[in-house]
Amino acid sequence: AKESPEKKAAGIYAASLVKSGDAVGLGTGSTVAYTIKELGRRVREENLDIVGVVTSYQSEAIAIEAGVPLTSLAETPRLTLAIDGADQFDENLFAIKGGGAAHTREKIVSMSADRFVVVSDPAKKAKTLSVFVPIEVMPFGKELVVKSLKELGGDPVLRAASKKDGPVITDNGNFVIDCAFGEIKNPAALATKLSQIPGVVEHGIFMNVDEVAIGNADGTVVVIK
Ligand code: DER
Repeated sequence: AKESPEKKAAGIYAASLVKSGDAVGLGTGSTVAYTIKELGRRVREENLDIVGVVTSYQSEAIAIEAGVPLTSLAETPRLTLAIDGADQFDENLFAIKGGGAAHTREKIVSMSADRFVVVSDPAKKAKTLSVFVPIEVMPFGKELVVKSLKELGGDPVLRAASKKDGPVITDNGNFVIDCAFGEIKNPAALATKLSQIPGVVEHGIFMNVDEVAIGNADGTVVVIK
């Protein structure tokens, strides 16, 4: 993928928040990939003494390549901080995630951390959340979930794979339904409704973000808390 100065600035800034002794949640996507690679550099060049918990096969491969020591939630259930990207965030730091279909493990890891830092760029900042909400769904429940989402006023679309015939299958063996709701004025209320639908494994509305680091093209970073 081509370099993004905005994503690089945010990603490298977030890596600077990490100190020896930390257990770090490592998110998924192109922005946090910069963080993982920078952490690998700090491990090699600064003897940074950390362990990471990954949120996907993708972040696992990037972390192994970068040389970031890995652990599991079974061994390290409490994390110092989790760092991850987002598809969009609003002025209350509510975020929509799941563009990479990894949001279930991302939410588990971010909720296991004392601090959750999102790394992002200006294009994802919105006054009101409005992008589609990715929802991980048990295949067995797909029809009921689609029906329920329509009753909530959503426009559910089963996420098709691009290099595989048929639907995307997540790292957990499930489907992803992307559901647009237009402007989401009350993300918390929608999150509750989505969580109550049988067959929904996890939705992409995150209400636990502690701070967002927004990278700019000139390399500067703005932090919103
Ligand atoms: O899937 C996710 O939630 C990712 O964090 C994604 O939304 C952000 O990916 P990006 O950093 O490649 O934009």
